[in-house]
Amino acid sequence: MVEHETTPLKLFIGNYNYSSWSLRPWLVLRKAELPFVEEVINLDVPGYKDRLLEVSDAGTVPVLDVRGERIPDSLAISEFCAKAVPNLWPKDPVDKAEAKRVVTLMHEGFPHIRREAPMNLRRRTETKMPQSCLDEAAEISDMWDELLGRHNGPYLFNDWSIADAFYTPVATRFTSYGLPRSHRSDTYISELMSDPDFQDWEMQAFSETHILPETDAVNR
Ligand SMILES: N[C@@H](CCC(=O)N[C@@H](CS)C(=O)NCC(=O)O)C(=O)O
Repeated sequence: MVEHETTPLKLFIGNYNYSSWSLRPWLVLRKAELPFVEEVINLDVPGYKDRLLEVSDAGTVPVLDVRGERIPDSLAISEFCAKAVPNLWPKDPVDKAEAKRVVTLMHEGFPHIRREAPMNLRRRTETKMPQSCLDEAAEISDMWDELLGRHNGPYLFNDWSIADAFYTPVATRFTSYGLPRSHRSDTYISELMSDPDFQDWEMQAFSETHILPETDAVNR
């Protein structure tokens, strides 16, 4: 038996409503069926940065505790899960390389959609979004279309993979900010939003009372 099966993993996360980076590895751990406990660190409250730095030198969430060792970063945690459990990346090596490419695109890119349409699960607005944000949304919708068409969806590489975990928080932004998308991308968004694990996370977000006024005010 792998040792971490006897010692539960612990995932430190930010607010359910706002922490898109936390949602990604949380979904991966759920799909991997690795038992884990979670601890929420509310962001932007007095002393929160000290608490983040106590948990890891990265000073950010998510962080995974593995028997006292800390793994910061959503992608590093996802890779840890993929080493422990098969099938979190596509099996076909070319598809796997492509999945890693689109995950890296999300992990490092799309600055406008991240800044101008931050994840905010409780939010529904019809405000006109900045053109830079609309341009990135169109780029993402085109990319989803191409992958869903080529792999014959429902997920980007047909079976659920880490790529879908990385784009779930993006799908929530299309819903929150009414970002334009193709019919096929809309179907993909509905698939991700009706995922039972995502819905468990969303329920926690809806019952959370802590708010981040600055995030709520973006493009109000
Ligand atoms: N590249 C990191 C980014 C993590 C990140 O920026 N997390 C945000 C919360 S979603 C955070 O901890 N921010 C700390 C702060 O606001 O000071 C990852 O993929 O995990």
